Parts: sequence; C-alpha cells; structure tokens
Amino acid sequence: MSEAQDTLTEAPESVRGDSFVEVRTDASIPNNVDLESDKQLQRALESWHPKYLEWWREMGPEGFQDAEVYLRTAVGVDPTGWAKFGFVKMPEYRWGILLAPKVEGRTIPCGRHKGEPAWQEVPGEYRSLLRRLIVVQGDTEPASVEQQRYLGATAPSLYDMRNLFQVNVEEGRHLWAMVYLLVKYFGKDGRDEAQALLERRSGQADNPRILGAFNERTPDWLSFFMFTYFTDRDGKMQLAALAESGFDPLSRSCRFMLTEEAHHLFVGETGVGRTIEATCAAMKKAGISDPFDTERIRALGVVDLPLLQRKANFHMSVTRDLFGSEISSNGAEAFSSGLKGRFNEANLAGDDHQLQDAFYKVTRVVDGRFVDEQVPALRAINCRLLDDYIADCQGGIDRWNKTIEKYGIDFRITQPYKGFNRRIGEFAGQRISPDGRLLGEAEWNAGRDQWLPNDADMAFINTLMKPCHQAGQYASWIAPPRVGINQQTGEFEYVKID
Ligand code: BYC
Repeated sequence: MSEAQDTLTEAPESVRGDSFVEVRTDASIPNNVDLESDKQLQRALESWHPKYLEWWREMGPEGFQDAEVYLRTAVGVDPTGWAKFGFVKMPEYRWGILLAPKVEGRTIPCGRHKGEPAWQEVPGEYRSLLRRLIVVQGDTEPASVEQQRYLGATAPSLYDMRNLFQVNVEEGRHLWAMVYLLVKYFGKDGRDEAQALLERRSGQADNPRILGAFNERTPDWLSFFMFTYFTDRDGKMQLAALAESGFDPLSRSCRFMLTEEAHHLFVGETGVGRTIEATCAAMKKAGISDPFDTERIRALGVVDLPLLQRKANFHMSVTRDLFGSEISSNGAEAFSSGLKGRFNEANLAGDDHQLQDAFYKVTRVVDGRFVDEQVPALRAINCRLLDDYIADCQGGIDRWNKTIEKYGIDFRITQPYKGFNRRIGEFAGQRISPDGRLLGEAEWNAGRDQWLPNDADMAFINTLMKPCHQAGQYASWIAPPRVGINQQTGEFEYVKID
C-alpha cells in the first residue's frame, strides 16, 4: 500500500453495493440503519453509550482525552467520499453504526445453505455459534485500545500520535458495529454480551480478553507498528471471512469495517518501513555496513535490523495463534453453516464452496517430525485462512527489504517457519526454530534470545521511547512520512496538546 493511497477517502469496492441509505450524521448515534424507526433498539444503544464513554475515559488513550486531534470520521458509505477530517476531542468522536450498502439478491456463498437467500435475521439453529463469532470479533476491538493506551506519552511525532488515536477511535467504532449486531439481533443475551465487552480487560488475570494476542502488552511504538502490521492483518483476514457470512447484517458490517482497517495496516507497514529507513540512513552516514554491529548501530539512536526481525518474529507467531487450531471442528461448522467463509469466498474459482469431498494439506508433527497430511478441507478451514494470511503478510515485508537493499545492507526480514513459537494448534507445545527445525528444550533455550526480543532489546527500545511532540519533528529512530495525512504539509500540528 503506498502512502499516497491512504490519503484517499474514496471507499473501495468492498463497501459498494446496490443501494445506499442516507447516513444520519445528526442523530445521537450516527447511523445508516434507520435506528430512529426502532425505538427499543435505539433506547438499548443509548443506554450502552454512557457505559462505553466511561470505558473510553478509563481505558482509552491516557493523558490525551482533552487534546484536539486531527481525525477522520466516517460520515457515509458513498464511494465518492465516506469520511471527513477535522479536529476532535476523542471522547466527542462521533462513533456511528455504518453498514455497507445492501446487495439486492445476495445469496449465502458457502456451506450447506449455499445459494439460498442471505439471512436478514439470525438463523435459529446457528444462533449461539453466530453470537460467539460476533462476541470474539467484538472483544478484540476494545482490547487493542486498552493495549495501546499508554503510547501517546512516548509518540515519536504528532503525526504518529494522530495515527495511533485514529486507529484507537476506529477500533472503538468497530466495537460499536459488533454491539449493534448483538443488541439488535440477540435480545437479552446480546445486551449482556455487549455489557461484558466493556468489562473484560486486556491482560487482567481474572477477566481477560478472549484471545491470547489481545492480552499481550503493547509497551512501545515498535510493538504498536508490528501489531498494526501483523495483528490488524488478522483483523483484515477475519473480517474478510466474516464479510462472506450468510448472515447479511454481519457481512455488511464487516465490509464497511474493512474500509477503515486499510489505514491501520498502512500505519503498521509505513511505521516499520520508516524505522528501517532511519536505521539504514544512519548506518550509511556512520559508514557501518554490518547489520550485526549492534553496539555501534544502537549508539546512533536507531533500531538495529536483527532486533526488528526478533520483534517481527514475536508478533507474527502470536498473531498466527489467532487463527485457532489448524484442524478445527468449530472452523468446519462456521463454514458449513454459512456463517463464515474463506478469504475471498464468493470469488474463489475451482471448487463447489461446500467442500464435502475436498482435502487440504496441513503440516503436523508426528513422532518428532513434520508430516504433510491431506485433511478433509472442512476441518482445515482455519489452516487455509492462516496460509492465506501468511501469504498476505509478505507484500509489506518485501517492500521493507527493498529499502534495506537500496542502502546495500546485507540483511533481509523474513517470516519465521509457521510452527515457530506457537501456543495454539498443531505446533503448540513443540520447540521449533524460525528456520523450521524441531528442537529439544536445551537448543531452544540456547537460541531463544536470538529469535525473540530479549531483555536487553526491550531495555534498549525503552531508551528510545522519548516523546517528540513538536510539529514537524521526528524521533531519531523513525524517518518522517513521505506524505501527510489528507495531504497536510510537514509542519502540520496533528494533535493540539495544551
Ligand atoms: N487464544 O477450534 P479452535 C481483529 C479458543 S483480529 C485464546 O482452535 P476456532 C483486530 C477458541 O475460542 C480478528 N483462545 O478455533 C486486530 C475456542 O474456544 P471455545 C478477530 C483461542 O474456534 C487488531 C477453542 O480455543 N476476529 O479484528 O475455530 C486490532 C478452540 O478453538 C485462541 C476473529 O477472530 C487464541 N489465540 O477459531 C483490533 C473472528 N484460538 O469457543 C482488532 C471471529 C482459539 O471453545 N472468531 N481459541 O471456548 C473466530 O472466527 C474464531 O473464534 C477463531 C477461533 C478464529 C478466533
């Protein structure tokens, strides 16, 4: 994704459809779902709203609640302009409920109901599975805001701080999107789940967020950029799979969420890319060509490339766990019931979208070695999405490597072997090196600090996390962006801090 591309406000193909419903931006909850005609639903959401704001004030960006931030707000789903930019205090952000336009005549794209009209109401036999999927999706949104809540204080520039807050408010909007579905379609259970989404806390021992990666810490900006590149990309893949849902309101919600998600991936890709740029430029200036000359490189106030690789290894492996077990009866049922498709399901050519007789290759560990097994494709749905995800990660990594190559430095960022450092699925409990060797405990312990961020790495990163809050200024370890947000110039004050 190019930096210039992100300045567009035109909605991509994913939100286009056959019919537009005007967005009521003046309503107490901006929406294009005709909320005003369903008073009971409106009241339920209006009573959730203050609790949401309470959560936002308690768990949202620490220390910047009163700052004026240059934010994008979704005001429509019309392809010719769906967002507007302006200064907003975050608690006053207009979180709205926006669904991509309805596609008339849409049918269920996969599973045993393939070809039947898409459901406009919850299919009774799949109620609890559907609710679970929506709750899991919803739970990740506030979790990431909680994980990132202290980062404003150490932002490497106002530009980056603004991007952080943009990501945060949009994760908040994604929570609204899932809460709307729960409250509208699941009655009392849905309202209880909506409440519970505000009660779980990332990393809290007694009431944690549901999925592992969302209980990890995001203690520094490198973690944030890696998270937005790798973990938000799980968001992209899962939202794309849910956008294929036979339950049309979920599909339409996710299609619009994908529009916003693109910016989050952009923040991650360019954040890591600009870090690499600063490192390579500083190395060149200092006449250092060996990327492993760590002490001298760190003395320049930039992040050495091997450390970036270790950070990437951590975030990739933790994010791969988010796809669930490679072989999963839950995954099979979500697909067969038509509640969740594969990536790009409706456009996949060459199979029947039911997969009753199909097989898919899954790598397993059997008797101490890797074995590729042909597994019934239905049970390998999670594995397939994970494989698609791994392929999707590569584009940005290639672009990072181009920068390193441009400076003539002999180093490449790579993806570790799929089974490296996994806690969920086929590789859980195994010790596996990034280059894909099964290891004993002693070998793992000997290699661990070269493969994952070690204590010295974290301490060093911590020394770099100094705020740089003057307009147009950037911390030593990160290069300025090539293009400003919404075409703003380099000196633009993206966040007005009193
Ligand atoms: N940690 O059959 P299994 C995003 C649980 S990110 C902890 O292996 P299944 C975003 C699982 O819940 C996208 N527990 O897998 C990004 C199940 O428990 P129950 C979020 C885990 O169910 C950045 C049990 O293990 N959206 O949007 O086929 C910023 C057995 O499960 C984990 C979604 O994930 C784990 N890593 O698939 C902001 C889409 N993995 O139910 C936002 C909706 C599995 O037996 N969710 N378990 O108690 C799903 O499609 C599925 O729930 C999963 C799991 C793919 C997550």
